[in-house]
Amino acid sequence: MRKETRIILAIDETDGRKAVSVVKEVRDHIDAVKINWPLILSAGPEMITKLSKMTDVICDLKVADIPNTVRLIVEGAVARGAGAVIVHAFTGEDSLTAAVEAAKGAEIYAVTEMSHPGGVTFTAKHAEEMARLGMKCGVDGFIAPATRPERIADIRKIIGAKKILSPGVGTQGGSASSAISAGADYVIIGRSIYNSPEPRKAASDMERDIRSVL
Ligand code: OMP
Repeated sequence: MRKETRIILAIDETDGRKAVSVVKEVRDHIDAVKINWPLILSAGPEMITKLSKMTDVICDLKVADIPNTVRLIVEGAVARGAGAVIVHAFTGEDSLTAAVEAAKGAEIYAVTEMSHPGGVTFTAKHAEEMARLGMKCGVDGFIAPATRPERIADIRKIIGAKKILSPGVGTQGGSASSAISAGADYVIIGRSIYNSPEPRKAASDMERDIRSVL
C-alpha cells in the first residue's frame, strides 16, 4: 500500500456501480480502498477483485473465529485480490496466528479499541493487551480510533514502527489531522467522502488537512 495521501476510503456504499464510480473519482486522493460486508453483501465478493484492479484493497471482514475458519476466510479474501485483511484480536493467539500464516504475503491488521461509543465498553479495556498479542503473532498493523487520538498514541507506544489505521474521521467526529498527529499512518474515511455531494472535493479537503500536519 502506498503512503502518499494517508487516506483509505471505506467504501460502504451498497450500490456497486456507485461504489466503483466514487473510487474512480477520488482515486488519486486515496492510498487504498477498504471494503466491508455492506458492499460485499450487495454487490458480491467479485467486488474485491474489481476494486483490486483499480487500487489496493483492504478486506474489512473483522474476522473473529476459530483458527481453521479464520484461515479459510483470509485465504478466500486474498485469492480474490485483497492486499490486506482486518481481523479481531480478541479471538486469541491461535486465531491471530492462523490469520498471519494464511495471509502469505498479504497484510493482517488487528482491531484494538473500536472507534464508536460502544468501543469503550469492552475493547478499550483490552486494547493494550490486544496490541501486545498482535505484536507477538506478527500482524502488520493495527486499527485504533481517530475518535480518541490519545488512544492512538497509547497503542503506538506498544507497537513501535508497525502501521496504525484510524477510522472514525468525519461522520463519527474524529479529525484526520489529529489522528495523524497522534501517530496514525493512515486514516480510514467512509461517509464523509462517499456520501458527500462532491466526493472528490471532500477527499481533497481531507488530504489538505492531513498535509497540514506532515
Ligand atoms: P465512516 O464512519 O463512514 O467514516 O466509516 C468508518 C469505517 O471504518 C467503516 O467501514 C467501519 O466499519 C470501519 N471501522 C470503524 O468505524 N471503527 C472501528 O473501530 C473499526 C473499523 C474498521 O475496522 O475499519
